[in-house]
Amino acid sequence: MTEPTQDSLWQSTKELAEADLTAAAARAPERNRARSHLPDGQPESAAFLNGQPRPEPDLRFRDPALEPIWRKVQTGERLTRSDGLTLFASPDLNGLGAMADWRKTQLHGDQAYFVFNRQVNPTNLCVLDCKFCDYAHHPLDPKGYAMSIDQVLAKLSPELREVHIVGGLHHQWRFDYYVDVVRQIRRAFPTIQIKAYTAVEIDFFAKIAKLSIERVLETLVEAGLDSMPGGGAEVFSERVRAELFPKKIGAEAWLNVHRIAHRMGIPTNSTLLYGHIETHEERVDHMLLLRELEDEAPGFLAFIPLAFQTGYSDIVKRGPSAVEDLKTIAAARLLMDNMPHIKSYWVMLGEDTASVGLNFGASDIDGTIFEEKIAHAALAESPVGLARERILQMIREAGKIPVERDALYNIVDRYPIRASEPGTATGDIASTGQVTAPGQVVAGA
Ligand code: V47
Ligand code: SF4
Repeated sequence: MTEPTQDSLWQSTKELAEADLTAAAARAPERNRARSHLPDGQPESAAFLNGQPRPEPDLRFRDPALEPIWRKVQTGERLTRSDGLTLFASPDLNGLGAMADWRKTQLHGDQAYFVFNRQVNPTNLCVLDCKFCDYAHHPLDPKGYAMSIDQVLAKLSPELREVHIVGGLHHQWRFDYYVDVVRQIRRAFPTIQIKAYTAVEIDFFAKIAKLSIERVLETLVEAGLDSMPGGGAEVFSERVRAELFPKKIGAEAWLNVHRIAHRMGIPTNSTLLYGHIETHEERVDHMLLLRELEDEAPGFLAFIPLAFQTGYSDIVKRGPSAVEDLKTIAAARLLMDNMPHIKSYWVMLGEDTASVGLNFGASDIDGTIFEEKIAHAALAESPVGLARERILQMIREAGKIPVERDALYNIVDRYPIRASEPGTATGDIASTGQVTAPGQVVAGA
């Protein structure tokens, strides 16, 4: 008998994985196949402004290098890598923002989305030690915690539209436990959509359970998973990976998990951790790889640029400036023409920059991000009401129309552009719960 070679082993694993994927796809209902989540047509507010036809944009650029890019943006011609570098190099922040806002308005009109959601981080114990992460702890560290399923459930309430689960890679938990977290949430809260586990966690589950990625995802979907968050991508650069997160999966494996998820009809998000040692070239290349994957296997809902928080790490003295934040949002909107939404993530940008980001190409501000304690409607002065109001205020200050969505971007409520005007929103959804202190960084795999 001949010994199997490395190549033949890889081939048979690949064949097994492909067989799993075909079987999983066959079992998935028709609506759950890879598809683009870009809006079908233009929303009304893309064509009209204050009831009048929206005037043709007449942009004047301080930086002439942006003019050929603007012509491409207007005609729908795809931007190149070199265009991406021009965007980052340009000192014309207003010109960049105006182009990105125009493109965003074409896609989503004046609407800016948010979700009534809650993040849950079941454990901060992690077998990896990414240099930029202050969240994770080693098993013997007294600051480490691991939640029981009851503790997870106690953080949720039926009014939530989305629970976002992300945590460390626990040294002892079995895959079944992670599945049970999802299953028990689905049982206890059938209406909350579950956005759980990054590609890094999925890859880890496949390794500890000795299952294919397809089987891991299929098991989680059977348990109640609705979509996947975009964390763990960091920067798709081997140079940065070797320096900051050498033990974590790289670009190929991250993209492969999302490729498989999309083919199975599971919508996912994507991220970029920026503002540390990466270059503009690396940011552009990262975005182009996401664009390529979306072309090949559509299924992304959103891209979330994650502004690096320096914390206790000694990587750089300060995180990205507001100018870098806004350039990254705008470049993302312009380069990734097939990405449905760009998020202006207030937790990491701060509320003010996040609000400005809604005029730089972002169409989403993420959500309320609750604490575990549930406030009662009787507590009218509670942080919950304030948080909901604050999100609406941030969107309104940006001159956009607040639209409440669920995890899959189905519209839940529309709010008037001015607080004093009547709208369709009942406001009852957001009247319970408490909000995480602004600026708190919730991280994970
Ligand atoms: O994967 C870790 C990052 C991510 C730091 O999909 C840090 O809707 C900045 O991915 N500074 C978790 N970032 C958060 C995340 C996310 C957040 C909001 C929405 C969605 C979504 C996803 O946070 C981790 C890692 O990439 N991270 N440490 C830090 N010091
Ligand atoms: Fe672990 Fe994620 Fe932190 Fe890396 S970023 S150490 S994988 S929790």
